[in-house]
Amino acid sequence: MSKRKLYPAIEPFATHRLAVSGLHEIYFEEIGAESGQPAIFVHGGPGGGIEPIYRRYFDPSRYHLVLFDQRGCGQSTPHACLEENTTWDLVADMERIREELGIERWVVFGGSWGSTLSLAYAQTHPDRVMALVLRGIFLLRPEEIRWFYQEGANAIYPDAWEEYLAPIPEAERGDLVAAYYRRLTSDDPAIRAEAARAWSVWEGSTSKLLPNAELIDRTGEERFAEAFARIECHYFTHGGFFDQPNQLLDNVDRIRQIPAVIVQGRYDVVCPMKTAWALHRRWPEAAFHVVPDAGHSGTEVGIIDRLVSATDEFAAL
Ligand code: STX
Repeated sequence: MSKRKLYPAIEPFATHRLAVSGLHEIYFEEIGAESGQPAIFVHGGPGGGIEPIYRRYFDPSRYHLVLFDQRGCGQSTPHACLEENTTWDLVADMERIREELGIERWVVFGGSWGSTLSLAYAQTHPDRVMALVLRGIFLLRPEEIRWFYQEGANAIYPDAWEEYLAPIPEAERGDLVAAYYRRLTSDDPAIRAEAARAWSVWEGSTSKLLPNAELIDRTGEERFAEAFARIECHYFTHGGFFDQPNQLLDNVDRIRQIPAVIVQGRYDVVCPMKTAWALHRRWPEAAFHVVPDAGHSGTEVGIIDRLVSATDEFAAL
């Protein structure tokens, strides 16, 4: 059977700005049919922001899709701001958006950090979630952070790793996330920018099964990197603001009754399949699809096929 493709490019029918605290204002947009199945797209990073291509995983004739830029990134302001910026602030923002639009329940769709935040949201507000579509599972446990930012993924990408190490002196390499956090929060804009670029390009260089120059260029852009690196490193330094490292796995019972699809690339180097497997073992009711020829990115051909099939299935719930 031929693989499912993304829906055609589309513009929002409405865009909004919402003050969610004394400090933060977030951007969100509505796509598709106002009377369609409500859904929310939860982007990655944290700090990655939304892209026009993210609108295209949903049939616009059947879905009322909402996309938002999480605090401090994309078109949300202040840019790259770390204050009042935690997982639980973002969960509350999703509720604010839902209430603002008068939506009762929605399909929640997220990849990578988007899967983390989708799970945190669903476990906090299970009654608001009609279905979950999760990709490239990331649970933000210490072993996952260690794998990608300290020791593990460097065995597969030793070349890109050299550039990730470059801004950090040898003496500080025993704890790279801490060394990066000092630089990403430095008062010196040049130090911040150099660290942000190296941190961000490391992820851009490792996210696709085959190297993708466009993604590497995008992750190296100053404005993107500033938010992506600072916000990621802030969340990882704080253990994702979870009470316990295994919180999202331990609380699966709260959401087991929700229809769900998990999609995972076999060769995901950013969020290795071990994590998706642990979630699958805890949650056997959720459909589990391993794409044999894909890495981390949501735009791998086989990943798109599974994700679009899932949203098509949930359009009729
Ligand atoms: N961060 C994983 C994540 O959410 C640890 C993510 N990985 N790559 C991305 O986001 C971009 C596609 C935004 C570069």
